[in-house]
Amino acid sequence: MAFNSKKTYGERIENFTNIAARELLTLMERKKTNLSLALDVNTKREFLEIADKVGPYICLLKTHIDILVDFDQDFIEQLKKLQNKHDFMIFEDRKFADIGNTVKHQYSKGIYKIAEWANITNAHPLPGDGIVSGLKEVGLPLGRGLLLLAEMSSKGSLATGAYTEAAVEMARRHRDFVIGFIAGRKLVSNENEDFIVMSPGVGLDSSKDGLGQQYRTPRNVILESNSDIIIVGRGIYESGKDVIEEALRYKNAGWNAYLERLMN
Ligand code: 5BU
Repeated sequence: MAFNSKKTYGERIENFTNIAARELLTLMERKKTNLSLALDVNTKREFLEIADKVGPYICLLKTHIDILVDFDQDFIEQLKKLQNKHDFMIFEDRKFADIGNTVKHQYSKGIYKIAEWANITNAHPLPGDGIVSGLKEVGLPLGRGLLLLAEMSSKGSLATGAYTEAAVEMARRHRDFVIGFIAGRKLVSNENEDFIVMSPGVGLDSSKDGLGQQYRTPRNVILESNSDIIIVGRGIYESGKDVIEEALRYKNAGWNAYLERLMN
């Protein structure tokens, strides 16, 4: 049997029971893209305009819902319309970090009601297993999936070594809900278990941003580090060039690196 990094996204569907994970891998295979857009803009208008342009090229739209200055329920309706139009999934990069009972409320209630519209969200393993159990109570019945932050892309991140290993152990204890990791590389190279790895800090034209972000290329992330999804933000929507052309450039770079990985 082949290692999971040598299998196609489609072949890996059977490795997951979680509905969001299965849907995501199916979608990636169908649209031939491992690109996630990190759309960190501050107005509904900008967000929806860019999402409409880039939607055809991505598998996953990553949001920071709390940075929108004019968030309202209409935004969620518009977002869902774009999701149906362009066939992508939604990942709210919420980075939950509290005790189980609190994150349960933060995930399902408040203004944003994240669990209602985000197929995937993420959490720091820092508080211990209770954070996953709390989120799972809300998310699993809705067919949602969770990523654990096992590593971060920023300079000086404390999520390394034993902490990263503990994140993997935590994921193993919650295989039904934890579908993978935010990390810079594949963390588990065992053919019998599979996790989806998503990597932020991806850029073709710069190596850092002046506030600690560190960029690597799609090729480095997908081919050399065996990650599964590249998360790209400013490289696409703040390059000063055409947003669609930039999205296509990253989509092709990510997919070609994946094809090369399969052939190696
Ligand atoms: P950028 O514009 O491509 O630098 O945006 C990166 C996005 O990924 C941004 O939304 C961050 O909040 C997010 N991110 C990250 O950059 N690094 C991490 O380790 C994690 C998330 Br977790």
